[in-house]
Amino acid sequence: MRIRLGRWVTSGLMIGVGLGVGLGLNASRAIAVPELLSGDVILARLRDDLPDWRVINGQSLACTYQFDNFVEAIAFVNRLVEPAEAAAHHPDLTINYNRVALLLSTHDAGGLTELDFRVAQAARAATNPDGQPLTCLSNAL
Ligand code: H2B
Repeated sequence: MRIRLGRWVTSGLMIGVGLGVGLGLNASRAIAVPELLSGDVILARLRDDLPDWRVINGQSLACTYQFDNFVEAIAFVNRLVEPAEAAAHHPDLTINYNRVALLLSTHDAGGLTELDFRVAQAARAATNPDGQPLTCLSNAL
């Protein structure tokens, strides 16, 4: 459909997009923010699925994995790309030579949600896709 507004000729789609932007609606806002998990659920999920991960300030999941060398650490980081993108949820990463520290929180919700556990579990699996997953270092953040 074409609409004539004075000198401007435009389409219904463009008006819709224009209105959406004007109202502050955009693609990122349209994605539903997952619910915050309760403390009890967080503890149960840690116990059952991620016993070596830590909760920081009740708001983030944290784990540091150590690999044999820098190349292995970077290969792990690269294996995180696909699951993080698929979940549209991304860990904060700190790389120190052969160690990779991960921190996960749902910023939009202000704490921990199912998404953090989903990506943390994917990260755990990605530490060793061919065998037993690694365990987080106990003496590192
Ligand atoms: N990653 C993490 N860890 N937390 C978020 O709240 C978050 C994210 N938000 N990745 C995502 C991107 C959001 O901004 C987009 C729109 O999905």
